[in-house]
Amino acid sequence: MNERPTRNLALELVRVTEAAALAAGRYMGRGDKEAADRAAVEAMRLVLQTVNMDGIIVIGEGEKDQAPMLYNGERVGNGMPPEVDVAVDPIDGTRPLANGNLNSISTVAIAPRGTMFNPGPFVYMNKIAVGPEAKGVINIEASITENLKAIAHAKNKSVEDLTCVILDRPRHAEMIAEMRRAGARIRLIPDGDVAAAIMTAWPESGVDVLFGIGGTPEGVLAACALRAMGGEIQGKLYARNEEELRRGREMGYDFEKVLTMDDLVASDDVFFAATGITDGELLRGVRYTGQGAITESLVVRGRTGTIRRITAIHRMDKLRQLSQVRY
Ligand code: VTB
Repeated sequence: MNERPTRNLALELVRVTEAAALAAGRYMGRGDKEAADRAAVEAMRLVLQTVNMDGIIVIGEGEKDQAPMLYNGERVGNGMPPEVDVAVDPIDGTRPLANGNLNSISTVAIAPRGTMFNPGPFVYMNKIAVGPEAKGVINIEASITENLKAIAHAKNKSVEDLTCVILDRPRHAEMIAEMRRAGARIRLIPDGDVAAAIMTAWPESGVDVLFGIGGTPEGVLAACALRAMGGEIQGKLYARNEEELRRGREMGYDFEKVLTMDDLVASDDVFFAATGITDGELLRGVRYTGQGAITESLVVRGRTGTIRRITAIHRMDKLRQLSQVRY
């Protein structure tokens, strides 16, 4: 089918993550998570209004802290078509940003209305994510060892050659022990499993698979990125206690169900953008130059699969005159 070229909304979305990163980057190492988050959210919201879309936030700041902005259900964009679901994480890695550590990014994704998984109040999800070469061979219901063997086979490697990424949390002790028994290499990360999931689809990253329990909203964002990049993620909601399990059942959530790529984001027509806030393996963080700042971003469009890396040089003197965003 030959279509006329259509618009790439991700090229508009990157301005949103750049603005959030420029605002949040000022808070690196300053020990104030809340102030950093507020700055990122405000900047993101202002620029989101300019994007040509009729958006509803499905993954927002909402549930955890009852945020006044970018809450679940909020309408964003300028109201023009297309009608889309929107997922935002103004800062993935607020803690590393506040502590002056690596790998905090700003991200946003959109997909056609009704295609994104709505996690409701259920904040944790067990995940397995891989890049394009291992798409179709993973199974979250199989053991870690079985998954590692399947991924190694698909990538024409041995299990010893594989690098797994997992959040450094006590809840993962058993999973980490199994990875060690299987002989795989392990990268323990303090935070930031959206960037880690994307790294599985990034050839130079040296990361083969992400395992473990992380945020559900982060899982949906990672699904958008991986869908666009040709990788795969599977998830299963994770209840922290009986009470959460009971509440979930009442609300119609199934904690046994495997959430496939199609459950998490049911369309290839997805757009994803991310900008580095602090330095990371995927993206460099914001560098302030005196006159302005330099950002590095990733822009992905699912329909075509094009992945762009965009370096932008921002002129603060001009932006401050033109924009309400407090850079
Ligand atoms: C992850 C990580 C986030 O939350 O999803 C994690 O990507 C999971 O929750 O950066 P816990 O920190 O409670 O383990 C973050 O660390 C922060 O939202």
